[in-house]
Amino acid sequence: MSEQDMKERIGRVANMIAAAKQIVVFTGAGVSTESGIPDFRSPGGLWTRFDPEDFTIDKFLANPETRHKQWRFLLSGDLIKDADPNAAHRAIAELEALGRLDCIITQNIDYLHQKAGNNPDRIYELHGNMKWIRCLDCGNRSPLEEILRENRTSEEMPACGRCGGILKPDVIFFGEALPEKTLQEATRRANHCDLLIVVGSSLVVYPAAYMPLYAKQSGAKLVIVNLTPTPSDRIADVVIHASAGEVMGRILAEVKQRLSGCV
Ligand code: CNA
Repeated sequence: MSEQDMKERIGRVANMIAAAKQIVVFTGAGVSTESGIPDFRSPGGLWTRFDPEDFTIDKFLANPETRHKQWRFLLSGDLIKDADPNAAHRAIAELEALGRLDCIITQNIDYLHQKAGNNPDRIYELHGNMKWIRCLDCGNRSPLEEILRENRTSEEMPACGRCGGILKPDVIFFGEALPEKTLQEATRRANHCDLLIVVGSSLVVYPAAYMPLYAKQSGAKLVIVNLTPTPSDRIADVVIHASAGEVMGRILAEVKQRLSGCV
């Protein structure tokens, strides 16, 4: 995309944000790669190193070896390292501070929107987050930090301190249902917004990827900011294939100009 083309598209998105009443931002792993957390599907992403089959709930439950592999991966820190929000998270947080955001619907489990300053009550985490660990036997929930502090090297598999049961991160594995209330509320908001902005998602994981479709079907405008093409590009009003940090930062700067009456 030429710089002129990019500038024109960013200007159109800024106009849409300035005019919209209910804005939903929908994010995926691509919003966090600039914070150093790998996504699934990019070159060098997690699927180049791990077998997606190992992230199914059935395999996790059935196979202690898979559980061990998963815990080794979790404890090695790729998804839980102490990452900081990047320019894209910060721009989205500023949109809320400017009163321009209804909510964030995210597939991410990394807690970076909360860290960037967005109101946790306005963040719908469709796939849970990595802050909590749940015992599948007695239901006890404990913070991941506690599990990490207590003992673990990446060679050990933690067990529930209360009953010795199987511990699982409170995130949604493939084959698991999404948290019902969160999904319901996210769906309602996607259906009622007048602008939905996708930032950093391949839009191939369902039911999450229905959110932009619901918005579009209900008459909202749809913007997609993603490095690579997605299956929903053809129905979007504006598509920008570039880095989320740069694009969201530039969009925010233009929105501020419009809101202050300078443009
Ligand atoms: P995905 O399928 O890996 O797609 C990520 C998309 O982001 C790709 O299309 C990339 O081209 C794009 N992308 C990568 N870097 C950037 C960037 N800097 N700027 C703009 N676009 C970029 O991930 P999705 O979120 O679409 O798929 C859903 C999965 C990924 C969910 O189940 C998540 O839980 C899971 N996941 C989350 C994290 C996290 O929480 N940070 C990390 C890895 C995977």
